[in-house]
Amino acid sequence: MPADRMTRTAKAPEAGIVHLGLGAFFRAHGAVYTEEAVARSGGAWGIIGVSLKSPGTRDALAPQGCTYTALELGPEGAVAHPVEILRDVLVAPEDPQAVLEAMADPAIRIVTLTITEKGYCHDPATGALNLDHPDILHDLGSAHPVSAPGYLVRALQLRHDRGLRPFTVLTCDNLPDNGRVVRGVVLALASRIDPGLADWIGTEGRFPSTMVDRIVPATSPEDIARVEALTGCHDAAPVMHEPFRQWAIEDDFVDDARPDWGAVGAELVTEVTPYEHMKLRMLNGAHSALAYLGYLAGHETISETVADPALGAFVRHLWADEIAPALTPPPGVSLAAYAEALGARFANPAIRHRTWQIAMDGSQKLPQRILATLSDNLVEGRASPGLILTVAAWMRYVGGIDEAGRPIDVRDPLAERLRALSDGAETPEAKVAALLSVREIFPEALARTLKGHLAEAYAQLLRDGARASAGAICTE
Ligand code: CS2
Repeated sequence: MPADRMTRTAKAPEAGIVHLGLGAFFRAHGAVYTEEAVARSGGAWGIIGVSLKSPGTRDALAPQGCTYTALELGPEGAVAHPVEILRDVLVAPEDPQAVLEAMADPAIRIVTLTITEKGYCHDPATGALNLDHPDILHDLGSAHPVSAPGYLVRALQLRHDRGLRPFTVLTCDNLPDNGRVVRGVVLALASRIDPGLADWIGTEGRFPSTMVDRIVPATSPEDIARVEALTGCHDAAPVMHEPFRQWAIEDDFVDDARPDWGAVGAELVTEVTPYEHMKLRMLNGAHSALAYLGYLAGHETISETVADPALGAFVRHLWADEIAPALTPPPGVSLAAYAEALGARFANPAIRHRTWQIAMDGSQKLPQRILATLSDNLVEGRASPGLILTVAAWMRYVGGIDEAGRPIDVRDPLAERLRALSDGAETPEAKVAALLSVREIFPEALARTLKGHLAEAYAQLLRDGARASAGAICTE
């Protein structure tokens, strides 16, 4: 007999938040914090989710009353939590006006975002809005936007014209100074639409920075079957996550309106930067390094990759000798203990986080995850063989052929261009030089300094493979 479909047991509170980019991460992180904060302290903080591109999440969630299961996967077993804080899911391309009206509703006080790095339509190397981006070109000429910055600006315009207060824009993406980045792209776009609007947003709007952390791999069909076996209900869109979670939020909201996230473990702080840098460089930096090297070495998941002695030792070397020395930790935090905890989180075999998934969008991720540390190390005269090998592994990866000669399904907004640059060059030196010329990723001075070392690392990868090249760094 087929299992019953998951259904709502409680009414969600009235909406106070619109969330743009309703992926698994937000449903396993911000939504769970918000649900717990409302249960603890009350407040009309129900969430309206918006998918900016496709209807899949809405189609899965709507028949089950927008509820879903969050499955916590610890090394010792799984625990299922029903999540009922979502009130509705809108699909932006189907009805942009409905999304704008939801965002302009006076009851909405916060718009949260998980739109991934590329969703900001910025230049990853500088953080500035890319005015040649096709979505931005579209949004400049239309009141019905397609980009997230476009939705933010047009909705704030409606609020301004109606004499309402702005909402707080709360970005939850893995970008350094993410609040400053989103404020920058919103103001840049608004000033081209209406300078008066940009002034109002600049003065009255708030864009707190955040550091978000929880490992949430993409949900697979096996996960759906597992949740059904565990709960006895069919959930078409459950989310899988590790037990750990962290959220550091700059406490700067329009009219101080926000859920009581602090009551359920979020850290409301005045300065997020040390948290962001630590997390982006230690966790995400190591993730990207393991993703490219692990994928090339034939490993499917992060836990498999760190269980490989060569790559496990490699990542511990990266943390201790190349990344931590360039960081100033948040108050009271030991980077050695943080690295140790990351090692245990990455090793959790219950989390099947694919190297291929993390390898996506490398052009948008490398600057803040890897190149920022590399630049700091160069200034301080500290060697970075592991970070250089990581960049070389990314170059090898975007070349599109793995170590066994099989094609790689490279997902990246610059994939075609990167592939053409790689294919257009013959030798390791020429391939490295061609890829280093992509200014959206590599500033010119850094490219010049790295060229020789990268060519050597690339040649070594070709000759010895990812596993042996990573292993050689730890035994040097
Ligand atoms: C990962 C992140 O996919 C990726 O690039 O590095 O999603 C990572 O799992 C989260 O940031 C953890 O908080």
